[in-house]
Amino acid sequence: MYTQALNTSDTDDRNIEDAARAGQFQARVDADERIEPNDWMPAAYRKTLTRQISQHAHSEIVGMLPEGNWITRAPTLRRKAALLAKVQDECGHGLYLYAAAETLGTSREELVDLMLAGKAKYSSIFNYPTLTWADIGAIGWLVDGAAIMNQIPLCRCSYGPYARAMIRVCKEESFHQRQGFEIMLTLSRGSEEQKAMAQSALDRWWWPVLMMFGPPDKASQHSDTSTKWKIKRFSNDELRQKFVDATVSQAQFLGLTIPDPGMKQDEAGHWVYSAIDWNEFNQVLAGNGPCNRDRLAARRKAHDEGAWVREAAQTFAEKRKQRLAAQAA
Ligand code: BYC
Repeated sequence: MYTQALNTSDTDDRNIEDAARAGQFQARVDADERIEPNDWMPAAYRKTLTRQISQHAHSEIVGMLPEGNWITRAPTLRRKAALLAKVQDECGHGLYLYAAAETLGTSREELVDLMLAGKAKYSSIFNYPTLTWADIGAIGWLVDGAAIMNQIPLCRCSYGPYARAMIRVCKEESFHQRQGFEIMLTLSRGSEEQKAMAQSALDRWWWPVLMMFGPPDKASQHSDTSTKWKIKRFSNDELRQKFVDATVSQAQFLGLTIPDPGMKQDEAGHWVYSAIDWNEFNQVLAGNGPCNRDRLAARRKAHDEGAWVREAAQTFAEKRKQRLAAQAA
């Protein structure tokens, strides 16, 4: 035993040590313990969380664009104030999420640069245009509704900083969903023209919203490991089904028709929907959606125009540090 230990190389020792730590790590995850930034974690766990949390952050920031487009055109002061607050909330979510991602060791600057270079993804849904005021209602009702369905389980994600950030995010998303539903309710109880506008928004957003949950389970490359690590608690298809089941009765209440005439309930009460056009999803992910180029151009412009703010904040922080150090000396 002793001779065997002496005969192993440094690499073998590290592998044995890593295997032991990986076992302890998985046991902690299995016991529903939270993993914190300074805890040991497998490199692949760190990588997949950095990927998912940063993509989530990018989605919040890019997600400000389609709605921000309507702040100046909101129909009343009350609607304008609510929309302004919602868009500011999305910005806040992006900032908590970048902070959570940074605890894994990659700086916010590096993460943002990857998005601006088109190398990191953000949610497919934000590559669709907001053509009328009803689209703001549809985004709140459906996009935030889908986001909540996906994010409530993330409050129990194994990684502490991500799980904690999600609690506040979900509370705010819940308000966003209600403001969107209320816009849809007002329009669907309004004139024929307003009702038609609400229906058109539902027609255009329904299928892209179903794609938000990600590829079907059989094509989801990260699901197995993310489920084992309790980053994911439900599969893409399970969450998509939960969302459809919750949304059908809301559409019925609004008097609107989901653009899927073949939809019916199975014996267990689940709504069975038609096939999703995954070719469209893949095209959007490849950068060929209706607004991909506009969204990236808008983010790059905002980033360039904001450089002076980042420089000023950095200089101020350095001067403050020097002043505090001088006072302490
Ligand atoms: N869009 O193996 P899979 C919001 C990618 S913002 C683009 O199933 P995973 C809001 C996926 O990244 C809400 N890409 O992946 C903001 C992977 O590619 P990579 C945003 C997608 O990670 C403003 C590949 O496809 N929510 O609510 O196991 C206003 C294979 O997928 C999409 C989040 O980010 C997509 N829809 O599962 C209003 C939630 N779907 O990375 C509202 C956090 C998949 O290998 N994220 N891909 O290049 C997640 O829960 C998971 O990452 C997903 C995908 C369920 C999205």
